[in-house]
Parts: sequence; structure tokens; C-alpha cells
Amino acid sequence: MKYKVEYLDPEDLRKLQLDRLRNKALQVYNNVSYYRDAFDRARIKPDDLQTLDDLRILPLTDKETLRAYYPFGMFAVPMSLIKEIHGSSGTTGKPTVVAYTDNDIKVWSEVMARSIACTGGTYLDIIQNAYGYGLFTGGLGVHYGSLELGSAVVPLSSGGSKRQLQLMQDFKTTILTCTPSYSIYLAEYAESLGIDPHETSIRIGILGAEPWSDAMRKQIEAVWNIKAYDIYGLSEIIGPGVAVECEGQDGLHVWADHFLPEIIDPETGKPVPEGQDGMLVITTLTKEATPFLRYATKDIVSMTTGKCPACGRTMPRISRIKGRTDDMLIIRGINVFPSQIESVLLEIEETEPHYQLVVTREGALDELEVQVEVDEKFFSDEIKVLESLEKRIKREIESLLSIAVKVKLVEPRTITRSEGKAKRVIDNRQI
Ligand code: DLL
Repeated sequence: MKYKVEYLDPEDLRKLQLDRLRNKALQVYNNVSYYRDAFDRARIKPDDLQTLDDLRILPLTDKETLRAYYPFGMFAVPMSLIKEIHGSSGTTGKPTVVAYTDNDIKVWSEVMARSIACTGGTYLDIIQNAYGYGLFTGGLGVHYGSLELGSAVVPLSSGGSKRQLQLMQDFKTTILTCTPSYSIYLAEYAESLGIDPHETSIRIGILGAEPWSDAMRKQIEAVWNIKAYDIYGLSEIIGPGVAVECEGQDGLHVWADHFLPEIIDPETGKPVPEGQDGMLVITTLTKEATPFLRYATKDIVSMTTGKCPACGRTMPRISRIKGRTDDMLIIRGINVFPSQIESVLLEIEETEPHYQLVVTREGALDELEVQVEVDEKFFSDEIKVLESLEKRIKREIESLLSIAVKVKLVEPRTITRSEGKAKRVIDNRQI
């Protein structure tokens, strides 16, 4: 299946984008107080957006904005039109909230169907979907895309590796969708059970939600004997399906008829020249429930325009995600901000606000250890007391983050103090 829009002449694409941008600007101006204020402060009206570049006069929106308007203050339509609500990690205890109308789900299904098709998937494929179903957008995003494309989706969600392998063999699934690190873990687990990953019917991996490298791609392709493609997205924009690789495996095509990309210098806010690294900023051109103008993804990429030599699509390509401008970590596909952990620790009387997060990759899976100093008053040699405190902290953090963590209590004044910014994170993963 080929979506013609993916091959639009660049001039026609710009016209379509401008037309959609002007409509969207009017919608948010009329319905979202945050954007009305932003336009008023810039002393412009939506109608003054005469070119795509005119957008730059508006400020960036980010997770902090969403936090300030938690939970529904950024909605641009009445609740009666909202059909689904998702969330992503906020910087502290509360998630960022995003919503979908009927049409938003249609667009999401379309961009995900296009993404699966872009990697070579068709209606004949059986998709083993091992992204988590829930508030996280990975599971349902792939699910909707598969329905739209006409392939068969097996909604396994994340985890349950034994069952994943059993059904993979019995159902002869042909596409695996999960995080890249889980795909490696699953292959290793298969081998440990005496199952040869080469003997399965998997032919394509559509992998994302966390950073990975070309070296990891080679490893995954070799261990499974498949083609592994990078898929990118974020809840605030729609979920997975913002950008994906084609057979060229040289950059991810951004579905720019729905998501208008800009690459800016995160320090100055100025656009960076083509091919240079900067922060990806996205404007949703068609989203109805939670449309965002100039959403700061905090992801560092470079962008290339022009017809793709491999597939002929004219949609711009972004590089792999090269890093972040903030301190967000992704542990087993789940976004974690040190400030979230801090907010838990500050509530616990027995600990000091001195902590460090140590991230390692054990085999293919990420481990997060939270080391925290115990208050002198409470520090006791009684192992039982310390163990129960450790367990309590672990429980609290795990219930906020939904991932397993290790907690290690350390003696007062043992975590290295810094004279400047505290070094909260030691990331020992080699990705
Ligand atoms: O991770 C959506 C998604 C699901 C994408 C399944 C791909 C596959 P969030 O939980 O909101 O949404 O996290 C978004 O994850 O800003 C990036 O920092 C990171 N991320 C997503 N895809 C990739 C990728 C989903 N392919 C945040 N490579 C983004 C590197 C990625 N980082």
C-alpha cells in the first residue's frame, strides 16, 4: 500500500502544511487559553501566520507547560468529543496528559499503518506486539496501525517472555514490535530455552521507544536473522508513528503532513542549518484533542530534506535520536526523570536528599539502582530496620514509575558532594 502524500512534491507539501497550520492555529487560539495568551503576547493573530517560518514567533510548549495545565487545561475540544486519554512521564509525580478524538485515533491509525508499511509490513503479516498496552502509547499505537493496515495483531503487551516465544512459534508471527533491548533479551532467552531465533518466522522488527545504535541493530539483525527498523514517536505528539525508517535504514521519515518538524539550537532557539544537530520541535498539524504548536521534544537529532535515494519518499528524514537536552532517562522503554525519584525520597523522613541513580545494562536489560543516604538519626546497624526501610522506598518508587528498581541505603555523607550541579545519574550502559 502506498500513501501518495508520502511522495508529494515539496512545494505542495509546504502548501498543505501551511493550510493545516493556519487552521490549527485558529482552533487553539479559540479554545486553549495558554495559546490565546501566547498569540496575544506575541501581538499576532492566527491569520498573521502567512508562511511556515512565521510560526517561530510563538514560544515553545513542553512538559512543564502540560504540568501547569494538568490534567485537562490544554484540551482544545469539549470532553464529550474525547475518546481516549493517555499519559507519559511528567518531570515529577504527575503524568503529562494527552487525549484523542475519533479523528485523532483515525490519524494515529493511519500514521502507524504507514509506518508499518514503510518497513515492508503488509496485510499478510502477523504482528507480535510486545509494546506495553496501557497509558503508554506503544501498545495501542501499533494495535491501531495494524488494524488499519489489515495485518493481524497479537496483543501480547510487554513481558511474559516464555509465552511470547511459545506464541511466536505456534502462531508463526512475522513482525516483532518492542523495544530494541527487549528484542535482544528475548533472543537470548530463546537460546537459553533451546529455541533458535533463526527458526522463527519473524522477518521484521519495528523497534523504538528508547535510544539504540547501529551496532545494536547489527546485533539484533544477526541474532534473529531479520531486518530491524527504528520507529520514533512521543505521547505528546500522538505516540509511536511520528517517524520511521524505510528500507534505506538511513534516517527516519517524519510524517510531515501531520507533524511539522523544526530543528533548533536549544540554547539560542534559532533554527540550525540542515544536517546539523539540534533539538526537534514538532507542531501537530491535524491533532484535535490536544494540539500543540512548537512542542519541544528535548530530543537531539539532525534533519535532511529532499527525495530519499532509497525509497523515493519526499518526507524529511531525521537521524537516530542522539541524546536529550534534559536529564530524562529511558529504562526498559519507560521514561524516568531523576526529579520523580527525588519527589519520592523527599517524602521519606528517614533519608537525606542526597542520592544517586546508577544505571547498568545486565545482559540486554536495564537495571536502575537508587542509592540514598540515610539520615544520621535513623542510621542504625539493625539490619532488619534498614531492610524494611529499603523495601518501603522500593515500593514507593516502583508504584510511581512502574518499573523494578534496586534500592541501596548508604551511610550519611558517603555520596560524593559536588560544588556545582549534583551528579545524580551514573549511566554505565554501553548502547
Ligand atoms: O516512547 C512512543 C513510542 C512507542 C515510540 C513505541 C516508539 C515505539 P513516550 O513514552 O512519550 O512515547 O516517550 C517519548 O522516548 O521523546 C524519546 O526521547 C524516546 N524515544 C521514542 N522513540 C525513540 C527511538 C514513546 N526510536 C520519548 N529512539 C521520546 C530513541 C526514542 N528514543
